[in-house]
Amino acid sequence: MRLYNANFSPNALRVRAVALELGIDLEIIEVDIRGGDNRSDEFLSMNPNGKVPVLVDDDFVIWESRAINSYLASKKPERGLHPDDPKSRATVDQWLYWQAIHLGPAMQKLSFERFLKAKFGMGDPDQGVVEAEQKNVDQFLAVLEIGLADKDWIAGDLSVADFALASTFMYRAQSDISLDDLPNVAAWIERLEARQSWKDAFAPVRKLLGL
Ligand SMILES: N[C@@H](CCC(=O)N[C@@H](CS)C(=O)NCC(=O)O)C(=O)O
Repeated sequence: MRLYNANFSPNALRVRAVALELGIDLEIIEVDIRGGDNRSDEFLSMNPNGKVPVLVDDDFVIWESRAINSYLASKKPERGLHPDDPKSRATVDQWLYWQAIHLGPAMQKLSFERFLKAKFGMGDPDQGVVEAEQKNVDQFLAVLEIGLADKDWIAGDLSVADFALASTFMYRAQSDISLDDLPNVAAWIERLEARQSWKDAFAPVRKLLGL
């Protein structure tokens, strides 16, 4: 299987991490987003959105990182990362959708303003956006803190939801997002980041960030 990837992307990070967790080998193809590789006819024929990640499995092409991860998880159902039991699966999906629609975009906007904008030479942070998104992030992280009470993993057992949520935190240090008042979130992310799959998936990000 081939993964069209960008190392700065939280959406690609969660796919690399799940593949590594499952022991699925991916051929990684780095897409130069700033250079416009994602706008080539060849790339747009795979994903008309012009976005990474994209997974190609023989003649099957799939985009949207959470859908890719559910597909990967279905290759190894015995690992239970996207469980078959209806209630467990609904709980995993609940957090996947919540991450995609609520937490993820707020964290991404804050990271963009506070960190990525300067890194890519795109100007100063917009303080109005920073203030609004910090408010959203605080509200969403309070929900995650409650969700993780007395649990090692967000849906009980380790699942694709943990990887989806965790990738949202990839620039937290650079974006000044503190977990000091969120002990459940802090312990959970530490647990996830201690996994070998995560460390290996994150290695190219560390290089990118000069860590
Ligand atoms: N909802 C998509 C988001 C994909 C996405 O936004 N990818 C970004 C990188 S993080 C991208 O490829 N951006 C290039 C562009 O929009 O030109 C997913 O989860 O896969």
